[in-house]
Amino acid sequence: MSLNENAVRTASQAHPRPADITYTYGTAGFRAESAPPPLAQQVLDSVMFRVGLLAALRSKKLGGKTIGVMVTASHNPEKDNGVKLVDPMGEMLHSSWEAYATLLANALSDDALIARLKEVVQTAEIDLSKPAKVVYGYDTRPSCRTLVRAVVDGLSAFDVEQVNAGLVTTPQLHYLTRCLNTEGTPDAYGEPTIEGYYKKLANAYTTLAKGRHLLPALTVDCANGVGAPKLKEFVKVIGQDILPVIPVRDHINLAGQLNLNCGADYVKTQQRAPKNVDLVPWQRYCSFDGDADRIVFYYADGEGTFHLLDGDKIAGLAAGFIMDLVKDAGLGVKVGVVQTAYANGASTKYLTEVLGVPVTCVPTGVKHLHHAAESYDIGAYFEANGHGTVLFSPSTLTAIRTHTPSTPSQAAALDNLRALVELINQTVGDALSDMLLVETVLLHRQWTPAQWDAAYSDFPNRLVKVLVQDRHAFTTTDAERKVEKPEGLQAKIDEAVKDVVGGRSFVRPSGTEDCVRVYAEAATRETADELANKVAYIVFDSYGKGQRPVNGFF
Ligand code: 16G
Ligand code: MG
Repeated sequence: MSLNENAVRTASQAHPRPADITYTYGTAGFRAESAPPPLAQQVLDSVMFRVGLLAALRSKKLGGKTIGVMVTASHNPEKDNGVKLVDPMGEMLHSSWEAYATLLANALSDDALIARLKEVVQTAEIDLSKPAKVVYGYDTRPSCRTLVRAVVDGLSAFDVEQVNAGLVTTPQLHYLTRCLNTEGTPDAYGEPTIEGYYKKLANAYTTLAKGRHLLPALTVDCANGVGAPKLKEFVKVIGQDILPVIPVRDHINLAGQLNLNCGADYVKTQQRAPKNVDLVPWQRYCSFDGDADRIVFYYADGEGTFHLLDGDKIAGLAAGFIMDLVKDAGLGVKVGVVQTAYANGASTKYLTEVLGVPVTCVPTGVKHLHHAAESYDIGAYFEANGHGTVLFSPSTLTAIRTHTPSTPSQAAALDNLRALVELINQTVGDALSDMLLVETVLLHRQWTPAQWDAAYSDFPNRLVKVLVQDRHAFTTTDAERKVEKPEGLQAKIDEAVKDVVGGRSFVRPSGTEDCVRVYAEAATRETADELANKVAYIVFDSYGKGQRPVNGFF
């Protein structure tokens, strides 16, 4: 069967591509800064249409398996938008297809698009006679409605069976994708509906919470995003008596509010509470990001000082709890943790020296972490920014399902482990599921946030951005901990770090913004700031663009 050129050409004419933009399918799919709608359409409309085409091809390539499409720009401002594809088991699009996405998005004319489609069909050996099925969803951004229509036009050009998931969190879309592909098989992941998702999580959490003393209510900053209605829907299913939460920053209909001075990214990067959320000392708070795939916790102490419990702290909490459960259940499976170079050095030290778990360090980006976590029996992966989950290997799942406990306490631990497998989203980091994981551990330990925090103290650190002429001139090695190119830069960083007590610093090009990021860590706040500045100037003075920041600007 050959490509229906007419159908594609006609559909494509309705989604012209702006000539002056180059698109890249990066770590988080296509992301574009744009002016508010209707201008957002001009920037992303053709990309969305072509993503629809690509999703159809990907599905055909995989013999009709369902592919997911999520329209969101996560923690970025409301006026931005983006899109990413989800592979059948709910994982990120296979990296070998990212180049196809970029190729299609950058075809300058309808004819060029047809030519490139043919190229992809040929290179990837796609049988066009196969069926195709795609599930798509979107977040609360005002530009989503029209952009989703463009995706649908792309799908329709290929006669794809379509499932409209509607307004969903990113992890819900990943969940649905996996459920649709496993329904009726021994690996069935769950009911392929949002109600099914809520029921799965609610049943698991109810089991885990049984017989435990309720903790004070958790305040949840929903970033004024899709997490707000979804959290409320979930609480209706599970009941406030089991999960007492107070949603704040839940205004999805107020223009311009998404991620504005709130949400996980704001809290993590600013190291402060969302604006206008006054922290009651010692109470628990958490923040979702705009598409609810990231979460961080925090609290204020008696002096009102802010304390962040980020992805590293969640990894430590989760790993310790799961290790205890595995041991109590009498199972011989091993837990491991995956981090990136951004993980605070104190967390890595805690994991390896106190918990005694193996830790792998990989480059930034969910796909790297997810992949590395798959090599452990139970692999917990978290980025410091709050994205992460815990994966159970197939053999571990079998062991958990079939193990016969020899004591009542082993049986109890095993029940909890079984519920935990259901509670934790196996497809991708999920703010709602991670929130329940943290709540489970705190409930079982009867810990306040301060008790959780006491595991270790973060080394002071600073993350800064440097604008450079060409970020693609920067390459890294050793899981981004060392710069390979430009040549000679690493030696200068080493020199800057050499005499700083507890000093660590690295430089990497951003995958989502046009800049280079500098991270520094040291024994004191002052020396960490100094080191970050010093390295930032080293980068700027040789490769920077624009005005040289005055001291203290970085
Ligand atoms: C993307 C990644 C996230 C990473 C971030 C780093 C996915 C789905 N998301 O948002 O994991 O932390 O990029 O951004 O992979 P940066 O490259 O701009 O520092
Ligand atoms: Mg996100």
